[in-house]
Amino acid sequence: MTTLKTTNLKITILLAVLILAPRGQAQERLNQPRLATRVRTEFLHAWNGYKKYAWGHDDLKPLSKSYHDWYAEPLLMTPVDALDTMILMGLKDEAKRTREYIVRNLSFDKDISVQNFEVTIRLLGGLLSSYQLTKDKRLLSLAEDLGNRLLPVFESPTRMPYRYVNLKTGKVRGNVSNPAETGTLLIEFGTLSKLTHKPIFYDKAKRALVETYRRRSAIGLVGTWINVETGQWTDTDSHISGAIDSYYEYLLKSALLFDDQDCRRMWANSIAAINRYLAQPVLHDLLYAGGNSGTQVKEPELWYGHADMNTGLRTATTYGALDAFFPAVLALSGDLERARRLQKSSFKMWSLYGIEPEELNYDSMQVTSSGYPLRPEIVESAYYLHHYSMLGARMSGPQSSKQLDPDHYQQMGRIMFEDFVKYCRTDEGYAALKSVVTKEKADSMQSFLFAETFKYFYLLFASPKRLDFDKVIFNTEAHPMQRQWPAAR
Ligand code: DMJ
Repeated sequence: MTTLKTTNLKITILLAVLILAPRGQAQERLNQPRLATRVRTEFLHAWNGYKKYAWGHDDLKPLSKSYHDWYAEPLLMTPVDALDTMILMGLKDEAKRTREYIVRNLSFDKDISVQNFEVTIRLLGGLLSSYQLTKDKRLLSLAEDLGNRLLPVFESPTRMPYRYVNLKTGKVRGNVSNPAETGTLLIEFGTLSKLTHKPIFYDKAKRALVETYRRRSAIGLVGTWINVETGQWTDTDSHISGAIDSYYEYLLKSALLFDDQDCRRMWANSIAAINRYLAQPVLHDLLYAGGNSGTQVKEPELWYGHADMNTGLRTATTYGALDAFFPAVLALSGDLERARRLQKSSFKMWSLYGIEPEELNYDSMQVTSSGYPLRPEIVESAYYLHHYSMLGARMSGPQSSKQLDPDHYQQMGRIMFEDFVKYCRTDEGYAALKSVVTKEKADSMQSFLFAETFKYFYLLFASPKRLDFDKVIFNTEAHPMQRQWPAAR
């Protein structure tokens, strides 16, 4: 009887180890240069599909082999988002051709009403990072023209930006916004200021960030929707997911990129509230290890859920593909312990169906939103954690098991890349999934596939010489901004 019990226990532990360790870790040795080359080949596969069926437009529709434009006229979302990835991958000729196409064909003198946030992170960010990488002044001119056309968004009574602006007339609309859209602007507008020596861009974007922060609750949290004319919250749900996510990211990254002490303080206060009210340790697989004499309870999983911004009371136990950016931010802030634990949870979410769902209830482990639009966040976090593991950073805890293993995140990345190719590749591109459960594809290939997903996979496997992590800050669309400004004239 006792022997049977012991055997069952051993099997349970073994199964648990197999489930929780990156799949195939023991079997396959990593060949990083080969993996980096494979990522580059797949990038080109998707890029060639875009060129063949959607050239000159915003995005490829990979199933119907046609194109999608966000507005009545295209803004070259895919080429601008893809350019710095090509440069980093060493695709010199392709990058040169793409850059020439952009500078000859991209114009912002269009009578269209665009979403300030999306255009800022993809186009302004993409133009600025490619300018820093190439020194092609035409890219900076385009960025400055775009920045000027976006400025009217900040003319609200609270100075938090409206959501939309007409690029030709400056007419604004969309008075109910969210922290991600009001607070994810300073990296791009601030960099534009530093490169053009025009403080207006920095000042407007920083004011918008500060005004958002000022409206946090007494316990230090922000909600999901806010009226930029009245400053009143219209939805008090608080979380790190879409509509809030990159607001927190920019508090930390702006502090680091610009050495901005206000941002540093705002980040410090915010992360304390996030960790107090949104973080949730969860004991799922109560596993027992250890000898005959005692039992040892496994480390609880770490998740971040939803809570009301005023009371701090839990409103939902959901976490998703967008939330998976947070281990990267935690790692960048120096909190490697939480970063490691949260990445483990994200990978558990990925492993449920071999690719991550948009949203999951981490309490029941049921999928609550099943799509996968080719998101990068979990790969981004693997890249950051790999970087810090290579630096030999140690977790804060005393146990050696808590140290970051240099191979671990590349192994995780290899598995995710194989799953990604297996389920999302089409004959002439990559397709989003309608459902990670059925693996049915959707006719969409957003530009962040090129800006972020392929870039982070590539950087995870490529030689660190490709990009000096410590000299850049990535904007939320993975466009690296170099911490290097020309002296004022
Ligand atoms: C990107 O446009 C950005 O990373 C943004 O912050 C969130 N959504 C997508 C990628 O998932």
